[in-house]
Amino acid sequence: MSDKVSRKEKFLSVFPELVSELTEVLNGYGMTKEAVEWFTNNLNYNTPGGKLNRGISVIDTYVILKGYKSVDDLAVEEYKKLAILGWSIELLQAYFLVADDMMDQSITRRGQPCWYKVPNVGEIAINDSFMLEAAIYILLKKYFKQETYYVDLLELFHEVTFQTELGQLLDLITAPEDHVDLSKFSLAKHSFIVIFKTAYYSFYLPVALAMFAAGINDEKDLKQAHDVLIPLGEYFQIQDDYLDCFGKPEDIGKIGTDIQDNKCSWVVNTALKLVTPEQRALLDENYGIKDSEKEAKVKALFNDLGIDKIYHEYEEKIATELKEKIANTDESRGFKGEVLTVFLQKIYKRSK
Ligand code: DMA
Ligand code: MG
Ligand code: MG
Ligand code: MG
Repeated sequence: MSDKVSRKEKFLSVFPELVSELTEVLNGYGMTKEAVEWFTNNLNYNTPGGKLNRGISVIDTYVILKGYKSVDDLAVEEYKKLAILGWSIELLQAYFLVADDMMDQSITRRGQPCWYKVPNVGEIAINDSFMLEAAIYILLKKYFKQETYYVDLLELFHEVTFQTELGQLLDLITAPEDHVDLSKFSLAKHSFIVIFKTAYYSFYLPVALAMFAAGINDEKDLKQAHDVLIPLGEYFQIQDDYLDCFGKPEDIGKIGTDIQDNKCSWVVNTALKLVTPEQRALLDENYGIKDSEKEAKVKALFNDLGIDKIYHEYEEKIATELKEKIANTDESRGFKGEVLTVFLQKIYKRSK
């Protein structure tokens, strides 16, 4: 069994305990058996099914900051607290995804029907998403109320949640399903959307949580982490956009939909900077329409424009810049550049 598999299994083994603890809260309010079962299903269906990279990286980061050799060096109670911070990010992600799939009218997520598509769920999924978010604060209160950094955790979750919602807002109003207007797109807007909808909660949040838990949380160190993790998160989403168009479905585990879905992706924005008036007309006519022949025409244009090559140049440039930034990390207060290197290594040249 690889180290990665065992780390994931160890993290997963905490989740059933959290489900019992959370459902006990409902029992305490005298909720009906049916309601308790509903909430249990909501938690189990929507929280643990993904890659769990965000949750597990809280623990990995803490291990590095504390100077431990491996996660096995953590005491049982210490591991559980870190795992709860990790699961809190996974609950935040579950909350966003349940709502996102309704807003995006998606059909499947993580190889199963989206929660709102499950028979008898429908729009109850709106309240279910709120309850996934509320679960975060029940767990934080139960396990962290005594800690000096409790308010820091609360403020961090609230701020990052709002930032993600700002990204979702801009994402939704920039790419309406029924009205294609490529003049609304730009690389600057793309950058704003992806930093807010992805980078804060996926990259900055796990590291900042581990920093508070490890007591290495000077403003200057949080800023050092932020200044690498936000561009790193942007790079991650640019990879996601690239793979949506150029990746192999067997690698990425999903069939790309960005062209047909009128997405303000890095690929189309890069193309828009290069097109001749004729090519622009082709894009205006074929982008954002649920028609695979039109999609194929757009893909052919992206190939003609050499988007693939520009992507690989971008990847080398950003990776070099990030490595330089990381090499200049000031470690005098106990923060470690290695935390950031591990994140960069996890995503550099990924194909899935
Ligand atoms: C999902 O963005 C964003 C959040 C904050 C969950 P998306 O709709 O672009 O992602 P997906 O393609 O996974 O639905
Ligand atoms: Mg979506
Ligand atoms: Mg979306
Ligand atoms: Mg995508």
